[in-house]
Amino acid sequence: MKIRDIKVIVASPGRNFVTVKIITDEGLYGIGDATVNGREKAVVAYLEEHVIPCLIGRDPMQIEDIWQYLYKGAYWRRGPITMAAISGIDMALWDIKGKAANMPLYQLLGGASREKVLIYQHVGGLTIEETVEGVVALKEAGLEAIRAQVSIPGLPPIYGTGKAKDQDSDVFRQGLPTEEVWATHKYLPLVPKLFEKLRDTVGYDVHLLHDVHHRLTPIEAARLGKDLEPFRLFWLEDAVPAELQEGFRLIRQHTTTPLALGEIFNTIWDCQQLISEQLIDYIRVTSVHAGGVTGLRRIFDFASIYHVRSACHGPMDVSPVAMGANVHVDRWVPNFGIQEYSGYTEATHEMFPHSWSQDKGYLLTGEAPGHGVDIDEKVAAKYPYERAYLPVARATDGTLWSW
Ligand code: CS2
Ligand code: MG
Repeated sequence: MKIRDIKVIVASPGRNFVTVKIITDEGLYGIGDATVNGREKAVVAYLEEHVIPCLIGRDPMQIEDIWQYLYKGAYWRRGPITMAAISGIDMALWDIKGKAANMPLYQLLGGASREKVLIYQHVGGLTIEETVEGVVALKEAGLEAIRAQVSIPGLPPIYGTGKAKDQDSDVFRQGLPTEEVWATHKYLPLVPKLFEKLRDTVGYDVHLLHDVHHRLTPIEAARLGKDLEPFRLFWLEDAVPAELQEGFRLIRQHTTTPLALGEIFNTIWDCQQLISEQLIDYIRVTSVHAGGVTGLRRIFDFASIYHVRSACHGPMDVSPVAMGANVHVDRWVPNFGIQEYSGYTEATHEMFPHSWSQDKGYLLTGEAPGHGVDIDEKVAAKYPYERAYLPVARATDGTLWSW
């Protein structure tokens, strides 16, 4: 079998998605996600100019060799654009292999370790009361794990709060990044109050999670983790930007609140120290950003030695294709933790017919060969690319902030 053609399809059925379609000379094809939210066209150029010409005529069964060729062979290793391009190609190749073998991807990986994949979904409120209401509603809908966020009183709503902004695509379609306001000293005492109220209301049966979006320093994160201990969070996510991996030692020394990290990581080298020193509990790498199925498998196997569990990033901007790849990896991976699932617009579901499905607080892989996700190119053509950015955060004095 040989790779005959590779197409890159860009469409925006709610969010911009970059989808790779690898077509073989035997008519089999595979699909991969290569989306980098807010920087989509950079991956398109990388693929079209520098990757695709090198792959035409190659054997699509040689997944590992193609992965190494694109990683080592480029000389310029790692980075979000390179790794998203590799991820898209890798996912599509695993899809082809699954179709050729007539097996779902989780079978190719070694078979199922579980029947269904635990997910968490998001609630964001302008006030503590609003967030509590949202959590109660999701719990009643059958969710077993819920992420809770709240706006800071007196400041405009921040990302992930208000009307669940990270699920409201209008915010991301304003042409240029919107600017949000941040105040750590107001946030730090607020979050424990939210979780106190949540535990009083929903008890301890449901898992509760919180995402800090990299906004704190290690000692502030240590304080927050300590204050949240009575409320037994499933995890505290992205407490601090993790370029300085050893910075997490400080947080770890002070709190038993479990820590999750890694949605922006691209390779094992971004988390090698975090994992081997057991500084985190959950590694959030996802198929589209960390080297596809091949990359995830390598990182999760390494993490398993150190009691670190998988927790693939799964917001709306990780396409249903990458979600398919994630769910198959989740079904297999022995050290599975949880899968994030933010849901998609109707148009996104229509554009990507998929065999995975949601059953209350779980995702099911389905039994279609490969990762079981396709792309309807006619639907894609109805939703052209629109430039869109994530917001930017500034402190109240104007200082640019991490988020
Ligand atoms: C978030 C994401 O899902 C999460 O945990 O951190 O909403 C993230 O901000 C976006 O995926 C960025 O593209
Ligand atoms: Mg996050």
